Amino acid sequence: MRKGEAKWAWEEDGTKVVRSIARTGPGCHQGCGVLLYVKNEKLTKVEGDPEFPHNQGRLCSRCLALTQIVYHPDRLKYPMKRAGQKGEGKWERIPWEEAYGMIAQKFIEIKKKQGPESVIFCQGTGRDIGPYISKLAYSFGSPNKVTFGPLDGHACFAPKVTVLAATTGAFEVTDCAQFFPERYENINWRVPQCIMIWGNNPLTSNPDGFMGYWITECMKRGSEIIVVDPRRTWLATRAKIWLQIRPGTDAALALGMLNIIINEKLCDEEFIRKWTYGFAELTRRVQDYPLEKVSEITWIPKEKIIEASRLYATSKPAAIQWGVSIDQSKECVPAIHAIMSLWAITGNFDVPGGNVIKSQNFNLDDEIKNEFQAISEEQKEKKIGRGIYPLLDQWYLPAVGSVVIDQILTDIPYPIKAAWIQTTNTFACSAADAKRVYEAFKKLDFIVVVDLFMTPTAMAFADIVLPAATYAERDGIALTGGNSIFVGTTNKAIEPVGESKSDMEIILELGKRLNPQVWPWNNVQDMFSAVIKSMEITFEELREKGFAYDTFEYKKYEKGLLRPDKQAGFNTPTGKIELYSTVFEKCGLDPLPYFEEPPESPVSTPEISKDYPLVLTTGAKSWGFFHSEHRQIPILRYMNPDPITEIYPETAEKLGIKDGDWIYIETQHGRCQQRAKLTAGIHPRVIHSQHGWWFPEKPGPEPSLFGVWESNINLLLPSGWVGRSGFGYPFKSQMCRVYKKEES
Ligand SMILES: Nc1nc2c(c(=O)[nH]1)N[C@H]1C(S)=C(S)[C@@H](COP(=O)(O)OP(=O)(O)OC[C@H]3O[C@@H](n4cnc5c(=O)[nH]c(N)nc54)[C@H](O)[C@@H]3O)O[C@H]1N2
Ligand SMILES: Nc1nc2c(c(=O)[nH]1)N[C@H]1C(S)=C(S)[C@@H](COP(=O)(O)OP(=O)(O)OC[C@H]3O[C@@H](n4cnc5c(=O)[nH]c(N)nc54)[C@H](O)[C@@H]3O)O[C@H]1N2
Ligand SMILES: [Mo]
Repeated sequence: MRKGEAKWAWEEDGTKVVRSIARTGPGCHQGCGVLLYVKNEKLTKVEGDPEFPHNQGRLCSRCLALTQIVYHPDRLKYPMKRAGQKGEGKWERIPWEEAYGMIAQKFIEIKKKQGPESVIFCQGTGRDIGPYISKLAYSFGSPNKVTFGPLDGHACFAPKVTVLAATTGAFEVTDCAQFFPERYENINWRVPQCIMIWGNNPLTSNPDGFMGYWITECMKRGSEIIVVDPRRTWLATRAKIWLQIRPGTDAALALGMLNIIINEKLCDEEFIRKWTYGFAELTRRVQDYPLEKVSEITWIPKEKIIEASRLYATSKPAAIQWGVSIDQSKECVPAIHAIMSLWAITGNFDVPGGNVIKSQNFNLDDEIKNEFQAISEEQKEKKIGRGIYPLLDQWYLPAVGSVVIDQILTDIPYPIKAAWIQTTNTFACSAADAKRVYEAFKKLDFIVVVDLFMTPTAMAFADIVLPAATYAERDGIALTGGNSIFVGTTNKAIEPVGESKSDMEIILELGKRLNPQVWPWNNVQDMFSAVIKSMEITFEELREKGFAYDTFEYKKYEKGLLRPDKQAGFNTPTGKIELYSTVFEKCGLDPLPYFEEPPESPVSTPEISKDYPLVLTTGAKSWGFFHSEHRQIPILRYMNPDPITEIYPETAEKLGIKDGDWIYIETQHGRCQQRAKLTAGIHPRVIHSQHGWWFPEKPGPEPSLFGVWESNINLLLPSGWVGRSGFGYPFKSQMCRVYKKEES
């Protein structure tokens, strides 16, 4: 598939060049093609691979800074065990054998005494190690794999995946020609005439397999842009229409747009008749969301809502590219349902340049996924949070994150004793109510943390710390699971720093000690070959080949490609896209989309809003950092030296706050300090604060924990605001006040 004769490794003037596909660590979601330059066994430079279709030679700042990351003096280099009290920062270097031995002994002891479910296995955001962590958990017999940290309401990606699976039987993404190696030149692809960028900032975050440049490529080819964002992003300044929405009201906007499109008869009637279920019910429901009301709720002027609805509905094709902000509202399930309904009623479903169904032929994780099925029914029933949320029970494999914390603190229905933490910085980043999460994990008897650096999480909790390698130091399978669909290999360019090891190797070696039958491979390469065996290719062969693209067809519903019975239609109970969801109905949820005010807002809690008048949105991703990472990397920290809160200039002036002032941001639940950045690019009644801040340069031991309590915005967000489906948490909408630090 690779163009030209390019190999995966060659020499250039005494420099070795290794062609690879970037994954983690350091943190990132999906694979860009990279060229790694190695001189005298040292990584000297990283460049984007110009022959790789995904990123076409481009790279983001974090890969370009890879040499600073790999050779950072603070990298964890050896396995260590705690030598003093927890959090004291005293460590003793130990050999790998001893580390594995201690972990296996402790886990097996707990398994015998309390049961395997008393060990939880935590992963952060999506990374290629994810499926192996699942296998480690499930093959040990614990049903408790915890994703995203825990992250309250699984409020990243998982709500979308679940709602789309339940209502459309598949997973849909914006079509930016990512399914074709020839990209924009593919003859079947069409450039979207209009793209709505909704609660997403793809240029900085390029989430889920999207390298952000696709959006500018589409714009160069004529796509008109509508941006829905309380902040004036780069894209908002280039948009035909910018809808400066009140945070947390996206469902209302979507319902208002549905109202206009349906009432003005701008729908694709044939598509609706043939392929959707419940249009009449949806039509009745959207009458509850007339323009006037929606404008009042969302703070968006009426004319703009009309203009955007008409532009989206009359552009053919049109796509909606959405972001995590949609998942990060409490009632995100109906918001997702409403936005999906927009694609459906306009017929922009699985057509070139619309929202298309990702093909699923590359089922590489079988070897790993089946593991949950392998554990006994009795063990499955012990999954944390089982029985509380019917939708989650049926559609979502991992344990329920918010309930995990409750259960650790209460021991009900059974105690949690130990945690395996690999690729998450829990209370420094992912979880709301950071103090509570900290207290919960402090309660555990035994914690292992696998990371690249000493983090607040490792410092506070770990009994054993294991050093992970970066992607430059290891082999791997690079499967982009999110949006674009190809498989290739991550190729080791240099020897791991110190005694660090790849995450997969660590898991394989520990797995062998916990349950040798399910970890039969002698090395990770054999394990990778097993993982891709359905492709009838070995790891080494795939590495030679470069990469392979999955086949892709449009309008799969017409061709019987979506249902197990091979009939035309969608893989849902009704065989159609469910505008009225029979699955939600069965789970006791509203079968139609609706809007509910955030738990704290100027409307739902006017009394609170008197003292806390500003709407706080948090965690818009920044150019240099991946969540809580990279704060110790000089070039990346230089781009964003301090935690930033964006405030509208007049709002700040009234509060006596000047650009660069240290301020407190405070909600009813807690406060932290960040630096004010005055910008007209934010709504006067909204502020935005960065998330994931800690300071690697500050003292590590308790109580400082690298200054993690100073600027951590998740101290301000309470637990318990999970949506009624179990999905969703209002990370993007709370009520707050700000004041200058001196005045405190
Ligand atoms: N207030 C607020 N909070 C948020 C958000 C928000 O918008 N607002 N966003 C949320 C979202 S969307 C998410 S997904 C979560 C993310 O939450 P996390 O996934 O916990 O975030 P990270 O900071 O990426 O934590 C990753 C940790 O793993 C380490 N790491 C990175 N790569 C590797 C690797 O390959 N191997 C190993 N072993 N370790 C690695 C890093 O050094 C870091 O310490 O945060 C959430 N938190
Ligand atoms: N550089 C970098 N890239 C990343 C990450 C990272 O940490 N750094 N994290 C990765 C992860 S895990 C994720 S989930 C993705 C997320 O990436 P995105 O989906 O882009 O999410 P955010 O950057 O959190 O927010 C996107 C935009 O939503 C706006 N917004 C805030 N509140 C609201 C609201 O209530 N409604 C609407 N409509 N918009 C709102 C913000 O102002 C922001 O511009 O990025 C991934 N990529
Ligand atoms: Mo995320």
